[in-house]
Amino acid sequence: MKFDIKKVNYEGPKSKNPLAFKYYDKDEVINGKKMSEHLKFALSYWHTIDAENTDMFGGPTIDKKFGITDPMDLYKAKADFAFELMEALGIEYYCFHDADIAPEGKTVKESIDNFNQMVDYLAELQKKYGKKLLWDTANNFGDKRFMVGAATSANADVFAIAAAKVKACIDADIKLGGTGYVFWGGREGYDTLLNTDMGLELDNLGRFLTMARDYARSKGFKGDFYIEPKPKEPTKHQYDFDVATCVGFLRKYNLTGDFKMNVEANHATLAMHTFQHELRTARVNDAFGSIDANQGDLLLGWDTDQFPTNIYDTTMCMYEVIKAGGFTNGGLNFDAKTRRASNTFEDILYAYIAGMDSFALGYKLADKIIKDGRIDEFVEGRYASYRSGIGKEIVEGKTNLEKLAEYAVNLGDVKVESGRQEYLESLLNQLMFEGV
Ligand code: XUL
Ligand code: CO
Repeated sequence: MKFDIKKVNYEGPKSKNPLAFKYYDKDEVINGKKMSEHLKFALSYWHTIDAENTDMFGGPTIDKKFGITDPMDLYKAKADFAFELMEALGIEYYCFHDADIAPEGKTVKESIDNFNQMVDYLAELQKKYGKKLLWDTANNFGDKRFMVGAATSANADVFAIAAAKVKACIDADIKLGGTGYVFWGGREGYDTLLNTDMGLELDNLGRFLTMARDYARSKGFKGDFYIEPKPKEPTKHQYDFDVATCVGFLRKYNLTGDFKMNVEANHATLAMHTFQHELRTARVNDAFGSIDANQGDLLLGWDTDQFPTNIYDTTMCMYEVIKAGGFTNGGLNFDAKTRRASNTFEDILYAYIAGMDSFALGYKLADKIIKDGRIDEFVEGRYASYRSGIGKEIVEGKTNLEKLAEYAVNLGDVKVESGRQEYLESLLNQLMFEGV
């Protein structure tokens, strides 16, 4: 099916054309790389191609069925729409769940057959448009079979069905040349401990991820596996609570290295962390991988999946990405949807333009902050006492508690330097808004 979506071009910050990029010029080269390579934007299939703006209180406000009733034809048209949209927006990557790209069958086998047919169709479109798969994942949470989890279900048959779906997605990932595979917890968690064997559920999750990793590696998959932390929703407690919890889990089950983090901004805020905190925690634990780019609404406190427009957040996010050495297999997937009242196809374009421009600004501002150097220098200077004398001995493991005690009792008055938070915050503003 043809949609004839008009190309969205870069026109610069002075443009009054609402359907143009103001800050994102994909071919602009900074630090030896194009902006499109620094940012590696991806379209999320579930929100953009499937979701019809429903919420807990109401049905669709937009129709994405294009008047087609045959299920396979519908999903082919959806795929055509996805690739035309990526082309119009200049987005190179996409991400999907198995259930996003193909109609559900009556049996597990029928669903996987439909899925495989659509994977072949996506392979054709990837070739035609020159697009790539960032990651895929199994929807092991929507169907009623998964009502108490998948890998952490109390029912072993459900564990097996979840495994079959993950296997099909890994096969598809390899076929489509994807560079990542995501495990978002879905319903891997609990609503009450009264009915839950937490120890067994966590061990089973460890077993499940190990089997998936071993299978994918045996088939030659070279990409990264990602855990996508989220503290709650749909369950009251998700096992993949936040990055720190996931890192501990990966260490316990010997999965570090193969598994990294897919950090989602709104999941960070649900965990009462900042987006930057989650990215920093991933980075300092060598687990930075990919990003689900969106933002929440702190007054609502649930997973609103809004397109990201907060420039402080995109800036500090890109600061962490640059410090982590940039994306390798990962990228910026817009796990975001238009608001319920933004109910036209044009709104989808505005939403992506808003998100992509916000990250282009974020990259440029983060690059400026790093090149200016004053913030990094301040932090370095703050820890100078660890680079000589007793501090150096602590860092190099050349002292012990007794020696430190001896040293401490002979100290006079100790002056701790100011943390200069307000100075740094105003410096950040100056760097961000200089020239206004
Ligand atoms: C749910 C969520 C998922 C994952 C993929 O909150 O973020 O869409 O990104 O399963
Ligand atoms: Co997500």
